[in-house]
Order: sequence, then C-alpha cells, then structure tokens
Amino acid sequence: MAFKAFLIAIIIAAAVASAVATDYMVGDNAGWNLEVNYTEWAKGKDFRVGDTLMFMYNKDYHNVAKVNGTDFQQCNASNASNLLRTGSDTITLATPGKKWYICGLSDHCSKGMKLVINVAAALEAPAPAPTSAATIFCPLKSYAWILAAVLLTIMASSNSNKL
Ligand SMILES: [Cu+2]
Repeated sequence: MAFKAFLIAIIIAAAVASAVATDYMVGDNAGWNLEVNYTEWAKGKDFRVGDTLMFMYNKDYHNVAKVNGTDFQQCNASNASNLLRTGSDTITLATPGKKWYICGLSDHCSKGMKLVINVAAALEAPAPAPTSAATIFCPLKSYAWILAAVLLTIMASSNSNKL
C-alpha cells in the first residue's frame, strides 16, 4: 500500500516536472533541413521560457544562426548573435519575446530554412532566490498543510468514535 502511494507520488512528480519545460525537436523527425515548412511546424506550439529547441542537421550543409527580425526577413546571417554549427545544437529559451533562427549557408534561408517563434513567460515561476519573499512564506505554507492534516485526523477519529 505504501509502495503504491510512493509510485503514485513519483508519477505525479514526473508529470509536474515535464509540465515545467518542453524540449522541441525543430522540424520533428525531418530535423533542421531543406523542404521543411518551419512556419507550419511552429504553428500552435506554446513556446515558454525554459523550453529548449533542438536543431539536428548535417553540419556539412547547414548551421543555425540566431538573428534579429530584420536579418530574418533579409536572410542575412552575417550579424548573427549566435552561430551554432555542431549538427546537434540545443538552445534554451531564456527570455520571452520573438526569436529568429536561419540557416546561414548557401541560399537555404530563402529556400525556407528559417524559423520564427514567439516565447511566452514560463508556466511556473523559476526556483525562488534564497532572499525572496517566497522563502519566507514557504514555512507558513507547510504549517498550513500540517494543520490541515491534524484537523483531518481529529475529524476522522471523532467520526469513528461515533460509530
Ligand atoms: Cu542549410
């Protein structure tokens, strides 16, 4: 019985952890490549701060350039703030707002190797800093749980006394 409760707790913990951040494989199985419509791929996806984008590609033919909106429109990778070229690059979405990525090699960008996403704030607040108000309120929160547990126990025992 205790083991079953333990298993359920693990499952819940895993579900909560996976809800916090999502890892996106850009282009899914096609990866970062020509002949993938990244506008279609991004459509309906709810990108959040803390999520990751994984770019998988053949590094002999492609790269990943993080650019601004203007350079995205013009397919210009020469000002890229970040140029990735390992063939297996993971980008953690650190801030909200629009993010633009293009392939900087050949004319791949104009052929469609370009991805723009809109990143929203994280679904759950990141771990609070030790000095934040959350730390002060945390003990209060656990006292509330203990109080609730004690009350429930009292209620349960008084009910069983009546029987
Ligand atoms: Cu390319």
